Amino acid sequence: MSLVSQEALAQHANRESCWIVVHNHVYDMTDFLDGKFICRALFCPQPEVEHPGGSRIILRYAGKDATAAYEPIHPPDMISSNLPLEKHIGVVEASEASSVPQTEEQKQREVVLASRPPLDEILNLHDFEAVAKVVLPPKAWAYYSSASDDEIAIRENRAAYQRVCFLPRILRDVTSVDWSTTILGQKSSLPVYISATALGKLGHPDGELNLTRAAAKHGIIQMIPTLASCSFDEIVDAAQPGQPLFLQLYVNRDRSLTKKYVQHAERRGVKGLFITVDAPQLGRREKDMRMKFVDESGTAKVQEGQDGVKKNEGIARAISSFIDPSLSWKDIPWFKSITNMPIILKGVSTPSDAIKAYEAGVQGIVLSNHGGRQLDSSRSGLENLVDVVAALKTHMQWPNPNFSIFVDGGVRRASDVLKALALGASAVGVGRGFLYAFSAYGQEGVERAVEILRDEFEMNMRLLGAQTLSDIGPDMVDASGLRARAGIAPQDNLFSATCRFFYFLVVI
Ligand code: 173
Repeated sequence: MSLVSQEALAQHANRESCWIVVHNHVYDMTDFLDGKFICRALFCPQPEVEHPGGSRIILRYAGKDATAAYEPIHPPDMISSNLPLEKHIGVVEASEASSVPQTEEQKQREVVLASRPPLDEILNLHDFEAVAKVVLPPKAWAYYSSASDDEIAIRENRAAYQRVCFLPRILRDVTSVDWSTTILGQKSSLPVYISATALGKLGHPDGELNLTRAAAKHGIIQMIPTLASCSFDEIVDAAQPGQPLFLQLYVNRDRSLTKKYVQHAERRGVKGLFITVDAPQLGRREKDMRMKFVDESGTAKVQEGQDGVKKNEGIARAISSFIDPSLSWKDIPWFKSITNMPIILKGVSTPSDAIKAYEAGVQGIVLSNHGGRQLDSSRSGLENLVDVVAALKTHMQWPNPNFSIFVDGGVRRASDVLKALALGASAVGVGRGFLYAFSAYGQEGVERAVEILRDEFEMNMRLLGAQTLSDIGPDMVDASGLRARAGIAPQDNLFSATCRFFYFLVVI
């Protein structure tokens, strides 16, 4: 393979000849600037695409290292296995590899990462969010933190937990307390699973593997996202033998791709299929959408129509066109026919849909508004839980070992989890909490997050008077205030009030 010098790279930094560097390999992207690209990467959800980000984003990296921008949002082998071989120009000379110019964003990130608070000063999951907000590249923060429209649903997710109070019991000998459980028959050290969040490499170079490794060490279950930055097989390969994993599924318009993906997952030992049912179209996350128009200096705006960029798309929308909006209840028997994994519908809100799911023969539901990222003003999973449990009780034997209710959205504390369990949930999903933990501190951050939750469980179980999770029931909470939404939206970013980080937040 031929060596490419900096001088050669510099001569191919324009529309007429556009070379880019990814992982030290040099590729000629000139022909792709305006054409279609057929991706043959294994399980690429979107095999035939024009470049969703338009040609300008590729041109921005002409003659430069595009690895950091490319990696989080493309299947790992997309360029290498699809670009015709004659377009593989060579590798950057080793002595020169380190001198491929860093972008301003990369330089700034290094400075900011060096000034993070030490991990042992992180006391709760909100703290990870505070650090992530500062260390994440602006586009990554915008994508991860954004929610739809006026961000009412995301605020509600936190606020709902704050409206439920505990009714603790006393004198129950809580010398030893145990909060371990099983989720869909799989052991878990906490009644919490890692919920799917897309594009992990926007936050950290190891992406979702941070979660896989930490989950192995601490005995919790990770749900692999369809739109992970790491490939499905990379994640499963990083798991320990026997480590339980779930899979979140976006259903492709081409069902044969979905079938292949699901059956591959089952063969590789995945223990539960969580089909996302609340995203026939992606919500408008305006923080994410705005980022599309901000160039790397963080200021200059791209003029409408000059760049081939679709104006109304953020990262997520740009890569989600493969999702099938025609998905319906009629498809459930087909899913049951292609897999023996337990099927869970993720993104249910109402009692009638919960009952329908049970009657359709799936093994559970996740009461979720997709972290406030889909239909804005949809109620929180926690609030819906109360109505759904009441309805299921009239409809079937409840609790029911063959049908589980999970809840996600806004969970940051063990006390939140215990409130959901008291109201009838089997376990609770945490998405952003872990995402921010690894964005800020990598695998160690996720491990610290689990340790923090573990400490919180220990204390809360003792103070509630519960020796095991089976002692947690509706008599331990007062949810009568759950409906009492304040007229004025609460200012909910608890992390911004964390004094320890004040200096960090202001100075950086
Ligand atoms: O919430 C999301 O951002 C999400 O689920 C998604 C969907 C499609 C592409 C990327 C992310």
